[in-house]
Parts: sequence; structure tokens; C-alpha cells
Amino acid sequence: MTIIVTGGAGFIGSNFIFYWLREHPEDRVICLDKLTYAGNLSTLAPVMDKPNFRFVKLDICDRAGVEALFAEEKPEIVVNFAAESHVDRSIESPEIFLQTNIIGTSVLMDASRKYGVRRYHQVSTDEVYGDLPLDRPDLFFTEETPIHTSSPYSSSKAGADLLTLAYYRTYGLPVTVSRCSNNYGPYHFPEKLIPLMIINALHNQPLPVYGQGINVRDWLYVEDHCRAIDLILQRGTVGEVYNVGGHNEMRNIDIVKLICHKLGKPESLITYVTDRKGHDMRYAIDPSKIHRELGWLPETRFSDGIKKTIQWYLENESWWKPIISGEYRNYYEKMYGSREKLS
Ligand code: NAD
Ligand code: TDX
Repeated sequence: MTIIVTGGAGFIGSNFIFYWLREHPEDRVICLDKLTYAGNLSTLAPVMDKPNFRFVKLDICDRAGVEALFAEEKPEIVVNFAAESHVDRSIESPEIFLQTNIIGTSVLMDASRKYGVRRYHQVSTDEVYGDLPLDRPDLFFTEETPIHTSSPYSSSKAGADLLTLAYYRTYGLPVTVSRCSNNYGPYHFPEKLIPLMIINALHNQPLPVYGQGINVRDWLYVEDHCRAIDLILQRGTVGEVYNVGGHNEMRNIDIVKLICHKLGKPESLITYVTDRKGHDMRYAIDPSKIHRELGWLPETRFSDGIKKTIQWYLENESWWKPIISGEYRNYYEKMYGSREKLS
């Protein structure tokens, strides 16, 4: 069986490729990735020489290139991780988000129709549901919660979701969609909260917490997300959406304090800075559908996952050092240099 994994040089896609090659060694995995700032070929070094793995540098918006690859490889399954994924970048420059996340998805689905793939899976996010209030801990996102987005990023992901479900209804393309909560783990790009705080703390640099740090995210270890997608591919119902999350809600400030504690760094590094525009307050997934229908449950507790993640960053400086010393420096200066310190 041949599976095309797009965005496989990024955080979750690379973890998914490692997972898939381990769990399904008889399959052929094709990674299609444009290698944007967020894609790192060195991440895939451990699998690059495997005979059943192929890397193809390609933009998912490149219709001719995508069709040629599908014609050559005749994939049975396509899993689309490729996306612009950072909310702060979408607030600065929305257009590339619309291009990659919406147009790219349509190009992949057109090729999937043309070459008769058995399943097209769209990797989506809980952010398409907008946010929940902090004073209603009884509320959770279900698959029936209305789409109600806040940022250009989440709007582009919501557009892609709607398009995916429309391709099922209109053309009968066999699709599934998963909407997962915040992931953490190895190979997470340093612009995101957890790796950014680990790396800054290691350098005794300020830890920039947006607003009051009371926003809540629902954290899931990346491998649990990969296993959920595997189950959806094996046993999920086409045309359906599955929420994925482990009931692990934490306030940002508590995560940052925990990282300080684990690394033996003082909390005085914490610096409150100007809030993100349109900042979502709380995400919280109700995962009962995927549990009930597919038997999925998270396996990694946050206390273990965060320990493993911090250890991974301590042991893999060679992975993140080149990233933070390149173009990322300009990004950091642009995003954080102008943020007013609130304390
Ligand atoms: P990431 O930014 O780490 O990786 C994205 C990958 O996509 C990179 O390798 C990049 O090179 C590639 N890419 C970007 N534009 C492309 C294009 N036009 N053509 C081909 N490749 C392109 O992202 P991530 O955190 O691994 O997220 C992967 C997917 O999961 C995204 O669709 C995201 O919306 C979704 N998601 C992420 C989270 C999370 O917490 N990180 C949670 C839920 C859902
Ligand atoms: O420097 C920071 N300071 C800070 O307080 C950064 C980078 C973030 N934050 C806050 C903003 C959020 O409330 O931490 C929280 C997490 O921020 P991000 O890591 O940027 O993630 P988030 O905006 O929650 O989105 C993530 O989860 C859903 C992924 O980036 C998305 O791709 C995914 O869809």
C-alpha cells in the first residue's frame, strides 16, 4: 500500500512518518513537502535511506507537480498535514495561509479524485470551533459545535474542512477529517509555546507570556495524535469528522512555570507581553466520539510527555540550534522586539 503524507518534514507530519514506518513496515510512504521555514529535511534523516520511503520537494499548490506525482505513485491513502500552522504569522500575513491551507487542499483532493484514492484524510484543528469561555468549564467542543473562527489561520483551516466535506458530498471523494487539540513533543518548531519556552529558558532569556497567561490549551502528546489518525484511516467512517484530545487543559502560565521548574530556571525570567490579537481564551475537546466508535484513548500522560519532550530538546540541540540561528532570528526580533512588556 502506498500512502502520501504531505507536510512530513514538519512537526506532526514527521512524527507520523516515523510512526507509520514503524507500525506498517510493509507500506510505502511518500513524503511531499515544500520545505518552507517550518520544514526540515534533517528531521527525516533517520528514514531517508529506507527503500520504502521517498521524499519529494513539492508545493501542494503546484497542480501539475501534484498530479504527476499521483500518476506515478498511485497512492491509496493521502494524509494532508501540509499547512501554514502558526497563528501569530497568520495575523501578520494572512495570504499564504489561504493559499496553502485552502487552495493546496483543493489541489490535493482534485488529484485524489482523478487517481481514485481510497481515502483522503484532512488533518484539522480544534481552533475551527473558536474558543470557549474560562468561566464555563462544563463546555467542550463536540463535532457538532458550530465553526466559529478567530484568526486567519483558523479561518483558513475551517475553509479547508468545509471544502473537504463538500468534496465528499458533491463528488463522493472518500474523506475523513480529524480536529485535534494542541500537540507537543519532539521536532516541534521553536516558534510554538512549549519549545520556545524550553529554548529561551535554556539560554536564560525572557519567557514572553501573552497577556495574563490565563488562556487555556488542551495538550496532547504527538504520538497519541498519530495513533488517532491511524485508527481513523483503518476504521473511521467516510464523510465523518473526529475530534481528538485528551482532556488535558492547562493555563499557559502554568506550562511556563512548569518548564522553569523542570529546567531549574527562575520564574523571574517570565515576562508578560502584549497579548495576541483576537487571542482565543480556552480550547477543550470532547473526544467521546473517537473513543466510543474507534476505541481511541490517549496513552501518554502530560507529566510523562513533558518530561520526554524537555529531555528531547536537551539532547537534540543539533536539531534546533541551526533553526534558531538562521532566518528565525529576524522572525523573533519582528514578533517579540515590538511587543510591549507588561511587567
Ligand atoms: P508545521 O508548521 O510544523 O509543519 C508544516 C509542514 O508543512 C512543514 O514541513 C512545511 O514545509 C510544510 N508545508 C507548508 N506549506 C506547504 C506547501 N504549500 N506545500 C507543501 N508543504 C508545505 O505544522 P504542524 O504543527 O506539524 O501541523 C501539521 C498539521 O496539523 C497542520 O495542518 C496543522 O493545522 C494541524 N494541527 C496542528 C496542531 C499543533 O498543535 N501543532 C494541532 C492540530 C492540528
Ligand atoms: O511566545 C508565546 N507566548 C504565549 O503566551 C507563544 C508563541 C504563545 N503564547 C500563547 C498563545 C497561546 O495561548 O501560548 C498558547 C499556545 O500558543 P501556540 O504554541 O502558538 O499555539 P496555538 O495558538 O494554541 O495553536 C497551536 O494549536 C493548534 C498550533 O500552532 C496550531 O497549528 C494548531 O492548530
